[in-house]
Amino acid sequence: MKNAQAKKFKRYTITSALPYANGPIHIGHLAGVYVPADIYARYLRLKGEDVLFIGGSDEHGVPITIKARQQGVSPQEIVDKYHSIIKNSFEKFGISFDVYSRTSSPIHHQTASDFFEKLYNNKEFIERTSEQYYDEATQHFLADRYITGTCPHCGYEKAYGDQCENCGTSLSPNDLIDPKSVLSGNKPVKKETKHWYLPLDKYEPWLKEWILEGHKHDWKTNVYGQCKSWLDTGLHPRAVTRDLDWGVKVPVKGADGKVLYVWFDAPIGYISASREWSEKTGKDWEPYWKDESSRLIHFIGKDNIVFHCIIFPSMLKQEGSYILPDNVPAFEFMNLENEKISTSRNWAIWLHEYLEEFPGKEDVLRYVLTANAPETKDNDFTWKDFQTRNNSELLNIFGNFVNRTLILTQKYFDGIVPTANDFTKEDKAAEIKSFPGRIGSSLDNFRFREALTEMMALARLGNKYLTDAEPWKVFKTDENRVKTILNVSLQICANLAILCEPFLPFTAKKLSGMLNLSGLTWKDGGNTNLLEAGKQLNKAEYLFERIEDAIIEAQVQKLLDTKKENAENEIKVKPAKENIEFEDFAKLDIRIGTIIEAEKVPKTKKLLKLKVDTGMDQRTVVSGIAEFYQAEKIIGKKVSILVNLSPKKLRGIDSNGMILMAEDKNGKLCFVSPSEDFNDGSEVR
Ligand code: B3M
Ligand code: ZN
Repeated sequence: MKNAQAKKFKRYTITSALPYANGPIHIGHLAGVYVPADIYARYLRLKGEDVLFIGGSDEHGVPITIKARQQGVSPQEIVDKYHSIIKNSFEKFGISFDVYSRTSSPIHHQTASDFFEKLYNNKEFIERTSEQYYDEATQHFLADRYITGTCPHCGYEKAYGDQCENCGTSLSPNDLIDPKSVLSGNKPVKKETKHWYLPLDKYEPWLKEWILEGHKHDWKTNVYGQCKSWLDTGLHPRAVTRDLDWGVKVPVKGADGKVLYVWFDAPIGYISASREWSEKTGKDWEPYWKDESSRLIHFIGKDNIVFHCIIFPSMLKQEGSYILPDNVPAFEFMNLENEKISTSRNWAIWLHEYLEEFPGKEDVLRYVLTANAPETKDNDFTWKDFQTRNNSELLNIFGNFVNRTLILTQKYFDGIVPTANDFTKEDKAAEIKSFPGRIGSSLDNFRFREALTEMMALARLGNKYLTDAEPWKVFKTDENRVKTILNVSLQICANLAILCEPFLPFTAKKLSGMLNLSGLTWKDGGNTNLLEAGKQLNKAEYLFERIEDAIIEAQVQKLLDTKKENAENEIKVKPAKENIEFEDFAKLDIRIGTIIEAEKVPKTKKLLKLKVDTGMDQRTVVSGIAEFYQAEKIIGKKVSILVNLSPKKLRGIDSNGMILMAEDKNGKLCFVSPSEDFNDGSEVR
């Protein structure tokens, strides 16, 4: 990538993908989007740049309505719940959004609706009637995730109508082999419906020029590569409306029961959020979106590349009054203990849980996620690595250096910054000066891991300097030399307080407090006289704590429990047997009956001998239910009984018929009883 600082921008508009409000935030989201976006925003603010950092919840789309259906509540209840969990946990974690909005807000509905209307009035859309999958039982068109089937590319059986989560290919419902409705499980039929399409094919020449020529050298290779492959394959018109009732209503005549496709409205959410920010602060939002001297950057995960690099820019371009993204630093995925993070399988570390279980350790997670950021390839989070990075890096290097410096200053000089005397070549001034430039240049080019390594190199340098200089030995013979050593060490601490802020904001604040410093900016970085001699420092506190094995073992155990639970849940429900004719079924004579006597069959584990009143007679039935029911507790119980099964001798007892039982996947049995008190002898058909 060429150096991004070649062009000077007046302000920065930084967006981070809007998380679906159908679940909480996990470490995958953090590592791939929010932590890097926050580091970048904090860095620019420290440099004194004008920054608008935007976040918000994506509250439309099928993921939300499906979740609501599963839980038997309204979509609004779902998004209210998760929006507040997400917003809260971001705040506690120090993600420094200037605004965190939501797409169910009136201002967003207005903004998205106006946007669509403008393109509609400009005759930008193609109107097209086509046959789409429809679930006759529930009377729903089956868009996106309402339909599943086999992926034509990799054969995965649970691919969605919009994407195969196994191979990542983006799909349309017609691509699926053997499609099924998520709503009823039925095979869908085709039905005609009208929709509006964005003619992406028409924009292809422009997109090719803008991306393939314009951004060949500054976009990350993974991003550029995905765009190139889309463009090389050829683009097609893409529907931007859906037959759903949850979302932004399509604002044109003849569009009843239709809403904007979630991927049409969600990125407009960045603009709506900016307008909300503007209303709250009284500042003008428009320059951030319309002035060519503003730099628009989208932080996203790799599965969102096509939407942010091809579709949304096409929408912005056609609308006409907006700037385009200058860069889209998409990250790859973070795995957890060598497995793909999965919300549905609860294979994740949830941010709100981490914050409760590790209070005061926000920066540790920020550090580990940055050190292992999936910048150019998928990466792995392990609890062991989390512990090692905390204990051997943050604590042993950064924390240890700062703590020793402050404690020694307290001990020898009552916590007052000593005067530096004659510097020697060991005293590092020149080296310290180079850090802000190096860290900054990595950040300017979205190389967050490298930037963090550089920042830690300064802590390492300080730690080694102090260890080598051995002020605790020198003090007896040369107090003046110790003054210089501690002065230099303190200046390094002050530099760390500035330079670690984008990565470790809580630590930076604590450290600045201890050093009695405030208001420093990135420009002060590299200065070796940030703390003047004679300045009184505050009390030293620990910046980091050792994380013991027991803590890590408990977390690993939690994951093992999840694994066990998943394995149990994954035992499949048996598939249906072959079809039969009604005549076959009609041969069964099933009645409602009442158990009037029950006793254990001696010397057996499973058998009960029952007397059942069938309305026609009272008969003996031997039933294998003793593991689940105690004889005395089932007297009086209404059951279903197959009365025309040929009699059979069991353990010497004549059994006349069979009690019907339901059996779950673990082999547990329960009676199939009428849902209300019903006469014995009633037929079950
Ligand atoms: N909610 C998808 C996702 O979370 C989507 C991002 C929207 S960004 C405008 O992956
Ligand atoms: Zn696939």
